[in-house]
Amino acid sequence: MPTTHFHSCTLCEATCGIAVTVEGDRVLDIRGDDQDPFSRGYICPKATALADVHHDPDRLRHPMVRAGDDWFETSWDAAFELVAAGLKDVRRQYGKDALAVYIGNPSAHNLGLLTFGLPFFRSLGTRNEYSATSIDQLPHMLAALQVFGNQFLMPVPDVDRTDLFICLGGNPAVSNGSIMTAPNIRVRLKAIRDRGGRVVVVDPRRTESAALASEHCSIRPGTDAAFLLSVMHVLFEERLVRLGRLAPHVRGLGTLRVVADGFAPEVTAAATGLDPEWVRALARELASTSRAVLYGRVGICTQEFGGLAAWLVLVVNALTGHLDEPGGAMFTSPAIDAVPLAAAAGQLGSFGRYRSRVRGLPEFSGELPVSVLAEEIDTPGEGRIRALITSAGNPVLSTPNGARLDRALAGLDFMVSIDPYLNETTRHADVILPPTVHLERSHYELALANFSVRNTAKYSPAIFPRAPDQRHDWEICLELATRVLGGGSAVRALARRLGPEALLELGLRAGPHGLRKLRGSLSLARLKKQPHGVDLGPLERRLPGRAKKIDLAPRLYLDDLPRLRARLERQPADELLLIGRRQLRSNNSWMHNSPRLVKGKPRCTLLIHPEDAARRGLADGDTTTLSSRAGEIEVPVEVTDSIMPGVVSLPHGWGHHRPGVRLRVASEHAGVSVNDVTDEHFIDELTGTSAVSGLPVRVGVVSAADGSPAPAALTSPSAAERA
Ligand SMILES: Nc1nc2c(c(=O)[nH]1)N[C@H]1C(S)=C(S)[C@@H](COP(=O)(O)OP(=O)(O)OC[C@H]3O[C@@H](n4cnc5c(=O)[nH]c(N)nc54)[C@H](O)[C@@H]3O)O[C@H]1N2
Ligand SMILES: Nc1nc2c(c(=O)[nH]1)N[C@H]1C(S)=C(S)[C@@H](COP(=O)(O)OP(=O)(O)OC[C@H]3O[C@@H](n4cnc5c(=O)[nH]c(N)nc54)[C@H](O)[C@@H]3O)O[C@H]1N2
Ligand code: SF4
Ligand SMILES: [Mo]
Repeated sequence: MPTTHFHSCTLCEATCGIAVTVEGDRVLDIRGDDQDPFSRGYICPKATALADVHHDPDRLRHPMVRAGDDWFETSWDAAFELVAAGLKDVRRQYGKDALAVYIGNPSAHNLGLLTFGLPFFRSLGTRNEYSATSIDQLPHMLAALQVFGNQFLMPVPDVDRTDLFICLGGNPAVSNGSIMTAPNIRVRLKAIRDRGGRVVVVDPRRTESAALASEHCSIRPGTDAAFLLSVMHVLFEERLVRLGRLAPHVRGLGTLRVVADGFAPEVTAAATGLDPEWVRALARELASTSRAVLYGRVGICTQEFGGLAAWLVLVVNALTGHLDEPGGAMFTSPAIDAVPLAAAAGQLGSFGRYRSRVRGLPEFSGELPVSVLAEEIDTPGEGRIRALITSAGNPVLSTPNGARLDRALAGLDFMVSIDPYLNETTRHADVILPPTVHLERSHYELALANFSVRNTAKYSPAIFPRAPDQRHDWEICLELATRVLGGGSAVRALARRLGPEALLELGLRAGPHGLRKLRGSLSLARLKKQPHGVDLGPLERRLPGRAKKIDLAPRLYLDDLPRLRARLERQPADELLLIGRRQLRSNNSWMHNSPRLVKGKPRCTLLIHPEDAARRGLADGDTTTLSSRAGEIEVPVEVTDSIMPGVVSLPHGWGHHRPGVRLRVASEHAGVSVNDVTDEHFIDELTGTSAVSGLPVRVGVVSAADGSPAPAALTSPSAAERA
């Protein structure tokens, strides 16, 4: 008899409710859960692919041990023994820092990894901790730390109540929103326009979000900080600054006035490519619209001035009175609240406490920028990384100069991957420990509820029981902790019995909707009775109470301004700048083994403007080379005026052709990895964040679509491009 179970899709940040119909061990159907109060039946095509992951014949179901190029299944006990021996050996011989950890994106969506994985990795005590943070939201977290004193105090656009939504470096129509958990964001954006408001997209590409917007404006990659300084300039010059209710609590206004002085829109126009009059009008509109918000996302983080840009987004919202106001940039009141928990656990955040060994890039909250991972492995000397744990990550495809990392991984003394797939990264492991996947485990949105446009809470039990010979991520991490770190066996035995649910219960009871509430307080038992989730209401004003301070002008950012000024003085060269793009049926690097997601036309194409294509003799469908200091790949081009002149775009997460990868479907739709061209030395020098956006690249013809050889003059880049 088929039965239907309610759960959440954990692939992206939108957290859509799903209704999963199963019979025996088969998934028959996955639909949107109409009764989920937050997502109301919405899902995107990726949710149904959870069934493909579940039934994927390539998914690993037993621990795997590598001998040369061959892989063998082994028992959990034997695998744990091997891993413990490998890791302990390296720590004993070379010290704690010789063992590195890389933590990937799915960790943020995984209750077990959040509750048991992260504490285990931290307790290894290595300086060589890495994660996807430094190629993603690090600038936002640093801005939260610098301005408010807590790395988790990242405001969320109150999209359901705003009348002006300015989107900078995000494409929510495809990504489904980020640091803005908002299922069915397309409808929420459309609603802004339906109630007479405006959506403005500022992006080098006329994106899918731009198609939904009232207006799109192209900006030159990497220049958002300059643009935002110009907005600030107009606010001061035209006396539009209104701090509102927060005025008595805000520091740094006088400094900002001085800073803004040199950045009139006319001064930054040559760099940004934005019409100064348009910038002035937008600043006025933002200041005069009572419910308005400026939202910046990954496109403003992973670029040369990501630190400045993320800070300036906060500043501009504050100066226009939109910080912590309905319709503006607000903070959540989640059932399990990361903000006080971080304070209690001494995890408010840190920056620059130490630096990386080879290049001296700064630590952020106990991790180093992933741009240095390869060099920390392949550069000889004291303190070199000898062993690596990867958990839920695929850095060979996801981090800049992945090809170098690919080579470096092959030279490690020992590597273990906690991952359900044998992919581009895990193929280098000595042992792979495959965890259960989504439908086999319970779920609560521990991390993303902190960044949601409404306060909600939902607990879902596992749909399929885990088989006796399977292990959850949290069980794997707990076992590794026991075997590698030893000690505390009574505590660990208790933790093993109770699992993540016990921590959930504690968190719920201690949270703002827990025991402090006289009526209707939340507990795990109550959540279990409401399988579609509980709506806890709209965002509320949380400042000044929630922040330790509101310092709009931290020294760190002021000191980075000369670097930006120098960039403005640089004449825009005749160069092409590379940006990325996300695609609705991709999920970073790891869902291309789902047949239903990869069907159709190849999607790993280089977008190029008709003028740039013509100058290089390129036609739609031709194959060309894309190269940088770091490397060169061959890509099919797609000629389109949706991309601004001087900019090209290639999605990330492709390149599944590497030998030894066990992803049959993905390998047939391999594509190429843009991160074989992105450069680990092209970073935001302030924060160490990888700048995968705005990288100068060369594009030259290799062969035409009809197979005819390309004219010789066009096969090599022009002198101007090479310079
Ligand atoms: N379908 C799908 N959804 C996803 C993911 C996925 O892989 N596929 N990944 C998830 C993850 S891990 C994340 S972090 C989120 C990210 O969510 P978003 O931030 O919405 O991600 P992107 O779609 O990459 O949007 C970035 C935008 O920035 C633009 N851009 C690039 N450079 C610049 C610049 O210098 N300035 C400005 N102003 N814009 C620039 C790009 O053209 C692009 O439109 O998406 C999540 N959702
Ligand atoms: N050029 C370029 N590069 C980028 C980006 C870009 O926009 N442009 N975006 C960056 C961003 S925002 C991000 S977040 C990173 C992502 O970078 P990563 O996190 O390194 O890569 P993913 O592709 O998310 O790989 C996820 C891995 O986790 C495994 N996995 C999936 N579910 C689970 C699970 O439940 N448990 C465990 N243990 N493993 C699991 C998958 O098999 C896969 O190996 O990529 C970054 N790289
Ligand atoms: S938008 Fe798609 S991938 Fe994201 S949670 Fe919803 S169904 Fe899953
Ligand atoms: Mo991300």
